[in-house]
Amino acid sequence: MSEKILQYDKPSLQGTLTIPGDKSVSHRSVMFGAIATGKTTVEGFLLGEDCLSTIDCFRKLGVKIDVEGTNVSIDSPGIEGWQEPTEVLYTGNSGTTTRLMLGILAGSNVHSVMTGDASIGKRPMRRVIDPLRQMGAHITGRADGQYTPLAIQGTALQAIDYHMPVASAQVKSAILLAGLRAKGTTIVRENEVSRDHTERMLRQFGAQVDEVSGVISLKGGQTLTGTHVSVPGDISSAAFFLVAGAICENSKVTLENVGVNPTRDGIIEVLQSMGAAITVLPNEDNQSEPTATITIETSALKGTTIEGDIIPRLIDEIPILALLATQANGKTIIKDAEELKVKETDRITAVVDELKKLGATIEATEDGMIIEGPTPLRSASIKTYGDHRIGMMGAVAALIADGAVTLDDAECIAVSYPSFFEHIEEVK
Ligand code: SPQ
Repeated sequence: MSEKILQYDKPSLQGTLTIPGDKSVSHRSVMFGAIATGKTTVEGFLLGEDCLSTIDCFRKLGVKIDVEGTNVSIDSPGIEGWQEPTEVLYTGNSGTTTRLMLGILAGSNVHSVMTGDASIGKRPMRRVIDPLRQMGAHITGRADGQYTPLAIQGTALQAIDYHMPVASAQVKSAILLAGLRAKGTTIVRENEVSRDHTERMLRQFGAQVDEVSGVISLKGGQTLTGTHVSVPGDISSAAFFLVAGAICENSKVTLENVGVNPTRDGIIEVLQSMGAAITVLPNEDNQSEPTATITIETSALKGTTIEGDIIPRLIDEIPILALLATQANGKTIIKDAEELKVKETDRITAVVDELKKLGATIEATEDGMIIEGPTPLRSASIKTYGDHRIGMMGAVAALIADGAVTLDDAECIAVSYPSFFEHIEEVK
């Protein structure tokens, strides 16, 4: 844990940044490459700690993975050829690694034990393990499988028809990945659409996945074949500079290579509805994940309400949107976001407590928060709770605060955005 004192003296931000690879897509590129037979090549991979944890887990399963800069190559015998790991699979701080690996390992031929860091040890796993057990999975763990460490004995699985109780791409993906190895057709029903990177990438690797009005179906027994994956920039990382560009004085920032998958782009709609000066120029690529160049300028902002089915499309951006709302005129209400309580930390409590220290007028509610703006921000010591997104929220606050902002742990930011502070230096 390393403390970092940030004193920026209210810079105006100018320049262009290329946003690093999407964390969700990077994880999946390695997972799918490891399940597939043959060679997979990945460009634009995110070298964040979470994605490196995913690579480490698959190396322990005997999959050959080479990393050269942001290019990754995966040479796999396919899921049938994996070795039983002699070591514990360590998933670090990554919920995506832990939950998706559960779905993958449940139908494999190996026994494995998985654990993560202190934050992972508090995050609920039964949301994934319950449907996997319905499919016949053999998974045991602390509190009957609610918490890591978890032991997974790979076995034959049966397809299920599952109605999702919460909007969660991790739960959906774990079931679909288990469904690949199950007998019969697995069906997942979503009330609210969660990010669809798994469905898109399964198709890229040669599987057939159908989706009609929130009902996703996948026939078991399909195999994947190695392919090339081009990872778009992470809109959840771009979000910090979208907000910084809007709230720092006399600023204009252009962000290149931003993934604009429609299941992830809720922040663009919110910025527009708050009156931000934002332009989105779609790239003419024919990748499975669309990208755009986004420019944002200092903006006069008004409060808004963020609720309902847009929430899963911007769930990871809520900490930085809350900071944005402290600079908008009037009230911003964020609701239907209880899921924030089970992220790397309880992000409702963390955001409200830390923004209050900075001088914001903000109150927690059962399922979100209410912010009254605009308020000037002052010098404060921010606790990150080891959560990368709280850390980056604090750092963006430092750009507009009167005086220094101290982060108790800046290292956690490397989980998703290792070049974050270099990018601040580039545009400030
Ligand atoms: O991987 P992890 O730790 O769960 O990361 C987070 C994040 O802020 O980066 C959540 F804490 O992103 C999740 C996201 O919230 C990544 C993800 C995915 O890749 O499938 C899906 C979302 O979680 P969920 O619970 O809605 O499925």
